[in-house]
Amino acid sequence: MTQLPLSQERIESLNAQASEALEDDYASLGRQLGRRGVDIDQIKDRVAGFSVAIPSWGSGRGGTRFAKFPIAGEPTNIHEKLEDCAVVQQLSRVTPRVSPHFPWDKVADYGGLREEASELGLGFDAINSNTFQDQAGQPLSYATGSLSANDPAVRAQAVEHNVECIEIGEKLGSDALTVWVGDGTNFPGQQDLARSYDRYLEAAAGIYAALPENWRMLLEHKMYEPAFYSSVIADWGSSILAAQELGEKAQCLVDLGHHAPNTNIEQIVARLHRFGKLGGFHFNDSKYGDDDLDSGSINPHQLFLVFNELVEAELNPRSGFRPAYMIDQSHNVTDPIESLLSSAEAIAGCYAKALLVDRDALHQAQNDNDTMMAFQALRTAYRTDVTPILALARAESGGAIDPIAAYRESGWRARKAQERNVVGLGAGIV
Ligand code: LRH
Ligand code: MN
Repeated sequence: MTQLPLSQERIESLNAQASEALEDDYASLGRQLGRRGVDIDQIKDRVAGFSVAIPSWGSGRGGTRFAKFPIAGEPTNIHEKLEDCAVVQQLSRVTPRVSPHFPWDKVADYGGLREEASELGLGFDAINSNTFQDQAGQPLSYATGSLSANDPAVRAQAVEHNVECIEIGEKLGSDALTVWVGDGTNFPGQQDLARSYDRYLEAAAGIYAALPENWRMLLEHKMYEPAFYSSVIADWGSSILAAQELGEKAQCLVDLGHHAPNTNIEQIVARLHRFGKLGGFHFNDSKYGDDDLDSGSINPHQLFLVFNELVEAELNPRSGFRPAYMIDQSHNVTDPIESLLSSAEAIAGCYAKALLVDRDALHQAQNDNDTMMAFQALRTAYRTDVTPILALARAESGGAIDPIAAYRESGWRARKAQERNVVGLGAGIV
């Protein structure tokens, strides 16, 4: 029996206070969209079917290499992280799955963890492996690489860890493994750029061979950090070639923060989709590097353009097109639950705006080389305030019309500050 963390009655009574204004806003937007030949209820139904997974590590405060500033009542283990993820799902109703990270979320009983999550109304999305840190008691270090390491024993250890993550994922009901490696160099000449890639391919094939029938392996590229001269899987090119080399179950995952500033990420999305290799996303935002800021907080237009490509992709599906949508952020200065609520809204909002694009007008203008009318087809959708659609879709599925207000009103964080251990000072992402 699902045991939701917050009082559903309290959420509904807060909604009751806001429903009249919402209905008025929804009706007014409905008339506006109706004049554009759009049925607002159809858009609401598509939005109600949309979901994005939240990262277990995003439910706690994140940090940088300089420092991490914990908050009282933040989760200290996977059980408390699931509770907070359930608060986000109960209020937003678009985040029903958690993407865990191992060994950060290691427990003794994964069947029990799956049950625990299900009782909170949650499931598990892609599993994230970790060969970018050394764990206490680990026989061999990843200091000189993991899947691309010179030492075959280190590569074997990294493959073994990923295979263990697949076994854990099967117990949790997941069907995908995300493989991001920090492998790379800080000095020209430090490693051979071709041979290190070949070692990565050989090792990744060992992971691929362990994938169950219906599973996928999502390769996550990243331009730099922790390596600052070369990264083995630095860009979408290195990633798609590896995915093609590995096989059908291997696809590419696009973390929005893993590109050089001003990279046209929406075009990368279109290219990966063209070759049936668009496996998933880690949504976040950034201004400079891999800042892992809240989705849509810096460049919401880019997020909209990414979803514009995804809606085009839905209209032109390729084999294996079922992208895994996940958030991957580091909440260094906000309450993580509020950032996840705000980010889920921004992501679902960009999907809703992309659904509002008049595709016939866009395609006609493109065929006619009518640049301005093609741009205006996107801009008209982008400047539409879809808040009433998101709020009504949320309220109709039991969520809050104003999730952050309902969260603050719940007193959840203060209550957890009484119950939970204090997280120590430190640095780094978790
Ligand atoms: C690497 C990354 C990867 C995760 C880590 C937490 O920057 O985006 O997806 O494993 O962050
Ligand atoms: Mn990521």
